[in-house]
Amino acid sequence: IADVAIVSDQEVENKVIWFPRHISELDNCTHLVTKFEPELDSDHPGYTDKKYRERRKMIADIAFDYRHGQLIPRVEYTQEENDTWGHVYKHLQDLFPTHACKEHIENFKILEQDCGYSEDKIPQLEDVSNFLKRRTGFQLRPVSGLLSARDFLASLAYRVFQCTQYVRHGSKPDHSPEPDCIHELLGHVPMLANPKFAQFSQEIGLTSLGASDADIEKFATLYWFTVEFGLCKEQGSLRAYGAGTLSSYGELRHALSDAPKKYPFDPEKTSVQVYTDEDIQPIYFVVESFDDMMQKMKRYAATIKRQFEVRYDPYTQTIQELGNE
Ligand code: HBI
Ligand code: FE
Repeated sequence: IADVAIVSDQEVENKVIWFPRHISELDNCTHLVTKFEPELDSDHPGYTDKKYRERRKMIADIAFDYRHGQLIPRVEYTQEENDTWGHVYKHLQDLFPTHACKEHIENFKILEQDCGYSEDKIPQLEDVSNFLKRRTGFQLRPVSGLLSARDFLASLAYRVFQCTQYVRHGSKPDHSPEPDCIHELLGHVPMLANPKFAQFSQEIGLTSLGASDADIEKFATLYWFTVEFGLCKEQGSLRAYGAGTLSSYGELRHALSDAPKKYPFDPEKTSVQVYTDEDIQPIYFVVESFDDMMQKMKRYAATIKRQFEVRYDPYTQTIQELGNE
């Protein structure tokens, strides 16, 4: 009670919220949200599995020690971890031709040809990061778990994708309440290899820089219903482009079935839609195309008040702030 500070509305209004100005400052964007950690969440399938929790700790330390510019240390995955990966990989592969969007299918093929993707073993983040750098300039950096939305979105502004390196618990291969490397590698990476999608991801990141907490929540919700669980139209029928959907064979079938509700993507409405991160989604939003999604997002972003504009300079990997006239 002793340390309560009284802050006037005016001060709140003018508060400048810190954000990274150079890609190396992403070393400071590491605030974790602990809600799904196996140590703390009694519903986590690894909660009572001591060996699993130790493994998670070991892999988490790689992320804690990581600094911008370093190589991502390789993890020697166990047979059990590779089996979990292989199980999900095989099931998803049966569904991709009829359920995934064409951009995902196309890049998945390239990942198999050029980046060592196969059902036998989990690819290494360093190799995948190098692959992405060549395709779209995106790169991976290891993260130990769920990050704050602000930090996660800020990294996208630099075309950096914060990527988990551990594997979900083997007892529940189809569903993981938290991100794991199966979700990142099978869901996100093929989409980040697409130039339009990469640009869309960076745009959300750029608009999030220095935004108010309330606006961050809206951007996080938009991210959720597009990058994580978005559906798109392809010649009149629905396909999945969201990574949450594309990395879970249960959810992928559910998403394109008649069971969930589907609404047209409309940032004004989508940004305030309540969602669940514990279970399969009851609601999805559908975009006409990536161009359409981008246009709507830009129009929406222009309505969000901020005291300044930002521009990314890819030569210096810095964000420049431009005053608002
Ligand atoms: N952190 N590691 C990680 N991976 C995500 O996909 C992720 C995150 N933090 C927040 C988040 N996603 C989304 O819920 C949005 O809030 C950005
Ligand atoms: Fe994700």
